[in-house]
Amino acid sequence: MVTTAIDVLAADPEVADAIRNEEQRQRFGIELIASENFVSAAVLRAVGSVLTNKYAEGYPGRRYYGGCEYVDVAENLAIDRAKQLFGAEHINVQPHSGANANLAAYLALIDPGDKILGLSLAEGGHLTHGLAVNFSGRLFEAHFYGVDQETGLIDYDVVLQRAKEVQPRAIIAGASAYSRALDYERFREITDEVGAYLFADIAHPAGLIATGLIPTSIPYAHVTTTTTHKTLRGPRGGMIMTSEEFAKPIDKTIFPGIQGGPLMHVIAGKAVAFGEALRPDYRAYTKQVIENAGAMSDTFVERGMKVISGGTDTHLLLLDVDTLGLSGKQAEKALDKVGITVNKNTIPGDPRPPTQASGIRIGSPAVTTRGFGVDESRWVANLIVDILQQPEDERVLARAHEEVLSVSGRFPLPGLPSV
Ligand code: DSN
Repeated sequence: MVTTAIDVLAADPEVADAIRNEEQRQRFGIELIASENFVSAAVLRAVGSVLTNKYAEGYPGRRYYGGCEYVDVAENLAIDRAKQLFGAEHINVQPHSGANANLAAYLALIDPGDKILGLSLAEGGHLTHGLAVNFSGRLFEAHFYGVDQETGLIDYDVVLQRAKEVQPRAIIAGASAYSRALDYERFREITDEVGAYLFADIAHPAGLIATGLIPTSIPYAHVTTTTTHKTLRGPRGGMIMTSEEFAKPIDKTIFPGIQGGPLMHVIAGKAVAFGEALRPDYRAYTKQVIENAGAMSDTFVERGMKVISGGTDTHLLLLDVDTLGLSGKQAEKALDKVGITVNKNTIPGDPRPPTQASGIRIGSPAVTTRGFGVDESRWVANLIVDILQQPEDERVLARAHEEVLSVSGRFPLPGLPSV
């Protein structure tokens, strides 16, 4: 049985308090951060297990420490299950994070100083796709493509044009705030045309790709990286998938290249989550994730709001709040007051800096795990519009908070005993 913070940490009331308060925040709020999810009791148990005590530098059967026979079992299970999910020839489950997975992918296939071409952070990309202050922008000469300012969509002809201008060594196909499925086949045609590697970062939609609901990168990308904790609903961590051709350089770059001892408790949690994702109920879950994001998007459009690109194919949407005279920061704060958690996000051509932004990013993975369907998704989207139309009206906020408490009470958090 999974115990609560209070049971486990009676000896450390300060840390127990922090955990208990976060537990309450999760229980009684509506979590709409697109990159978050709620793991099962089994994943929580694996991550909180004695496997955290074990050093296991190396790979299964080839470790630098004794006593690795049981952690080898856990790592092999994670690898085998991930292969079943994604159909990749070679998988490394050791990256501590998505950022580490991306660092290893770059260092394994290209050299410092090489040019990379990724989606700009301001238009939906990620820190590790070339941001100047990130390792990716410091180690490599970073160039960017954007989205069409009118449609909010990636224009693949423009990506090709940018690739021809820049002549990058690698193109990154991936995003953290783009609501549409990516065309990896087209990306591969572009990389082939300019002689570049294709790196796919599927951290956000990995779960939807695993169940075949949106197209996969695996046959097209030279390397695919992901996190394991977003739509995939596992513990926080990263993973790299590639063909046999790049297996050795990838493995050597993770260890000993950029990491030492793998987090075996997290790898066990990955194995458990991948086992869950192979079950039919997980496919039903991912289908519902997409339906719920679509229902929220439709509701916003019906209420006269602007959804970037007009909708979503995935688990997230980007909502323009400038149309209500608000910054993303103000919108995030107003929603926070009633227990609805989102993050401010820049929108294409955003005149505001990222610290203010003109949009909010909204995702359905976490609420869908709690059991939300289309009705609840429409309810929360309507509530968001009500709040953002009158963010200073204390009566509106008080009523909204009551509704949030009542609905969150009906949808218990998985992984925890009920209160
Ligand atoms: N920070 C994550 C997100 O929220 O999308 C990506 O790593």
